Amino acid sequence: MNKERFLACFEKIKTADNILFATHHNPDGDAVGSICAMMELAKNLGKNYSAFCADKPPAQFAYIPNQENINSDREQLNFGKFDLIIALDCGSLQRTGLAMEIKNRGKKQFVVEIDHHPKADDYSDLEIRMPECSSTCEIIYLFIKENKAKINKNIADCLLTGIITDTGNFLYPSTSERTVKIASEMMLYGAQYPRIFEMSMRNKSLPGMKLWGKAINNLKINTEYNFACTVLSKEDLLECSADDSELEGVSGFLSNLEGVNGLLLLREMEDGTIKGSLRSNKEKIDISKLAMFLGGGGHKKASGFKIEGELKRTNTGWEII
Ligand SMILES: [Mn+2]
Repeated sequence: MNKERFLACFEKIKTADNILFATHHNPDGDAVGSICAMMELAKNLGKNYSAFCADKPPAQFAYIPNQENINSDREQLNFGKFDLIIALDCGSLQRTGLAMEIKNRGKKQFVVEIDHHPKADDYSDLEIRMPECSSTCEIIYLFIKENKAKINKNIADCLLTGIITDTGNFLYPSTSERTVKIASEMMLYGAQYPRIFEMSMRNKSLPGMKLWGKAINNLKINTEYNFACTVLSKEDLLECSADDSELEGVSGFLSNLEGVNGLLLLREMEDGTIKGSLRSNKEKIDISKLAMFLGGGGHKKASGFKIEGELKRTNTGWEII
């Protein structure tokens, strides 16, 4: 089934006059890696294309080829001129940053979705969704191979970035034998693993590390469910003078705690909400069910939710009020 979709998507790219690639706001390594890999592919095929992300890629991804050509200004985009729109790693229509444009698209505007998040909504004309893949970059690799398109060093750097960052350097349960094989193949194409690791993962600042320390310090285990919980309050963020982006990867790291069934990290946000991240490394546990129960969603081993409220310390732990 995916084979047909891979072929259909490639055909669309080959016959399109003007392609728009889009990825989610606050782009992570997989978002930047996947959009830049597709830009490189379109460039090599001699296509007209643009790329859109509501936020500029963080400085740590400055080494990724083509990222300097990602447009983050919706006004400048002129959405009407594109006949093919490919959304990458977005998870939902909202996260494309182009929800209105895509919803109200013209008859001749075709939308493809390439994503490894579980389905949230139905907005594309062609959906390539593979939640079993570690990253959208892994799907793009399969897509390129199926269509016998050329992989060059630039594409290899992009795809390896997405794989390393979305698997926490091959630590998360989403890492499969295939993920590792693809990564090593990318090195054969010239991707520089140590450099990519250095730039994309080894980038914690001192305030960031202190904030991770707070998350470790607040860790408690609920013995009834053998479940680890921790919290980060607004004060914690303020005290460390760290910004939110420093927390990338913290729940994955905390889920390394030995023996527990899973982990919950609660973070108090500026807008009066609490963001929950859930992780599990246990084969039999589908943590996304808990996330869905709480109004969120995600992968079986990594999911999240958002609720209104504030955190209050009690004698036994924390309460959401
Ligand atoms: Mn991803």
